[in-house]
Amino acid sequence: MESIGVLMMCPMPSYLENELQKRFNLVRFWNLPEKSIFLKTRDSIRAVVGNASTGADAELINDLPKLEIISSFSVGLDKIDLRKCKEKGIRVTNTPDVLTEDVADLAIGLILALLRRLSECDSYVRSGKWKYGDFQLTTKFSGKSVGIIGLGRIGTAIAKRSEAFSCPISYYSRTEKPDVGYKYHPTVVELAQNSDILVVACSLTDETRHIVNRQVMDALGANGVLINIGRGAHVDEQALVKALTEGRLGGAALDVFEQEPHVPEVLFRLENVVLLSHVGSDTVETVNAMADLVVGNLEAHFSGKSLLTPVV
Ligand code: 8YV
Repeated sequence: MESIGVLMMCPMPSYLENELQKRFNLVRFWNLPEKSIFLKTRDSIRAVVGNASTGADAELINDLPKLEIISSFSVGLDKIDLRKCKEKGIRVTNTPDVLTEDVADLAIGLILALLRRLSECDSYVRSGKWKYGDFQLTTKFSGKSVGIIGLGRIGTAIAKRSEAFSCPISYYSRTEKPDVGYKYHPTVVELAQNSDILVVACSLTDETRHIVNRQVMDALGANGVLINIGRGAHVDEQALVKALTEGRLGGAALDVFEQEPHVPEVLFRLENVVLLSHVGSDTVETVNAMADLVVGNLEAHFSGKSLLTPVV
């Protein structure tokens, strides 16, 4: 398979890069000095490896006449033009399941960090302030109502974890799920009205862009908090900044942002937010399992076997 050109779109963990390098003719897109060089290599490219930040848009797909497969180092596929792939018969794979636990764990971590003010308390101890008085009181998590937008693999894993904290759980999804013991709300506003903690766990599509808008934030209210481990574009970020600064929303813990890696600076000055750098699945164990899936899908495709995790 050494002669098969695989275009890697941006830097990714070295384990993945090395495993691809061992098997294929790896072309690093971000290292190509200019478009003319890219155009010279394009006839050799039969596969693209993208991730949650850099995928494959229609222009790139059209630029690669020999493209057969896009193997994404992510479960989310919002950066890939799936319609174009279907149209051109290009296969697409992602990395589901292996990252579910880590992302769900992080959602719980974000809830605890926000409500129990973990980072601030840590800074309080490090700065030596404890000697002069106790840290402020915080907010209890156990027993709070948790509303989940999107009850797929990750949403369900968050629900299971929240059950262990004795939280009543409800959810919104396009349709009610049969055989699920959680309360269904047919609109996100209704879900927010009935939740102390609203968690975004759906995939990003045209339908779910800005699914958390001003109306939803107002329904969640000054005592409610928003947790986002989905995509930045699920939340109207400008409306979020306004709701937080005007005290209409109780707080937010965010792993994702609309213009990553740019985060609205006004958020840096707020105490009722927790900000992470899109690290939902970033553990050594999970990143390696995701990488193995990316490579496994490419190997399966180029040896004529069934794809491990096909999407298109
Ligand atoms: C990853 C993600 O961190 O899988 C996704 O869709 O957003 C994250 O789990 C990301 O893929 C790494 O690029």
